[in-house]
Amino acid sequence: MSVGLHAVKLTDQNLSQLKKEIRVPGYDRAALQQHTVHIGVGGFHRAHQAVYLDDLLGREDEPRWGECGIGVLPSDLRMRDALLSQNCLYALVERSAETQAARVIGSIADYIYAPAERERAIEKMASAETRIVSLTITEGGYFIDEGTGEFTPDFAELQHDLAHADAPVTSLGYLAAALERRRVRGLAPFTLMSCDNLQGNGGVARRVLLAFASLHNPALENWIREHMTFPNSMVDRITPGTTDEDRAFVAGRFGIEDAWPVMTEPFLQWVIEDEFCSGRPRWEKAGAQLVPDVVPYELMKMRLLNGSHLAMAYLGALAGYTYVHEILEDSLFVAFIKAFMDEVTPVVPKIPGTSVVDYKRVLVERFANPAIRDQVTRICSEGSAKMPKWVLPSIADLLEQGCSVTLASFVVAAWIFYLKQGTDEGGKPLEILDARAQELRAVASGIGTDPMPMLQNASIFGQVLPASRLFVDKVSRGLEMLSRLGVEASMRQCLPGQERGA
Ligand code: CS2
Repeated sequence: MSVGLHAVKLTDQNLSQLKKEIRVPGYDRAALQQHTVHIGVGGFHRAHQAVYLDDLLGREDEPRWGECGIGVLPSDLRMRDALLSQNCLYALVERSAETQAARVIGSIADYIYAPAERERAIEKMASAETRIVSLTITEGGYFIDEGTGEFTPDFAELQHDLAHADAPVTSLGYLAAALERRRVRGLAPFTLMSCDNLQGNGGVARRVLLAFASLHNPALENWIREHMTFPNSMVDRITPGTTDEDRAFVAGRFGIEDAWPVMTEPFLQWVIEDEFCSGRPRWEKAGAQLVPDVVPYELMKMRLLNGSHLAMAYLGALAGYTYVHEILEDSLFVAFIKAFMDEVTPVVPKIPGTSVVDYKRVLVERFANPAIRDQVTRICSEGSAKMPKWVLPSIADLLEQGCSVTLASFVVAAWIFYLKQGTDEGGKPLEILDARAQELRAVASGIGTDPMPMLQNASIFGQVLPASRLFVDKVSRGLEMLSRLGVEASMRQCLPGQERGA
């Protein structure tokens, strides 16, 4: 793209050369204290938590609370290279149909790629400067069984970390090594704040860290139990993966040469439980909500937003759609998504001061945002981890209350059908990204209309749902319709008022 030729490489020194319309850090980055260490710096973290901090740092009366990123996975090497080549600055582009605004975020002061600098990573978290360690390590980073919610220490990486406490490879191993040093040195612990999309993320982080520590060193386990806090939080901002097209856009439109910019929507929300044992930034000044109980917010978000994403993703992929906003241009899908949200609403908690009707309306608008170009493959990815978090619990609760589960069960059928088919309705191969893809596709390929071989996978479906005759019948009927009628006609059959013989 020729316009990009004049783009300015993003560095501290070059900030003054950027176009005036681009907001840049107005604070002294050299004075930042790295009080937060964040494990798992990806697009989402850089569109969310790091932005709240950047907003706060922009206020003159705030202390200099900055952060250091840490990557523990081999795939994080790319992030290190990108960030360190540009003083950890990056461009954030907020996109909607009406506006495209770029700003430069400066709250990340440093980045450590742990596999190459293990000792430095552990010492960073063990240092007195670190007050909070936050996480976006995805569900896989917690080593929990999706069906039972229990910690599963038998993974080879965890066994490695138990045997080599000072040369860990997992986030849990790094956390335990750093906390043990703090304990021995007589330092206070840090707060561990999970920002992953897991229900009760703080509680999950606490459970797995305690379980891991108990295998490691009971004295550490007791110390953690007594002194550490694990706030729950609800995080929300739709952040697609960055593409080469996006890099070219940032260079062409904004004149910024950025190895890894972040493209996101204007909306953002963060609800946090105020449980911090070693202090925290005053995020509320940047718009975060600090509340005593996050659970209702989490349930509302996961069941409506993330659940709807799954409701549209597998059907949308089968129908041949590439981007989420394209799905939202299809009125049948819009009707389906709205009906899905209405179906799960009985198991969405009521939050004083929040209208669920407005929340659902805004969600449809957010999904329809044509500028963010959110990828259907991104939403479809890791279904085996997402389904048990965002759709199956709604079905279980709806069944318990004697409510309809027609659409949600059909979504499960669509996921199985997607795994079975491996191609869209036009015959184009689907890119199925799931840590368990091979195993699940092998099971799905043998499925006709009886879903039991799939549903009896307790690590995904647990015990309750496969025992529900109603649920199993609905999934079976969904599979039968999808293979006989195709996506569109099956969706029509599921819409309220259309159901026959179910
Ligand atoms: C998405 C989420 O991964 C997914 O399937 O539903 O990443 C979603 O975009 C975020 O949770 C929005 O906050």
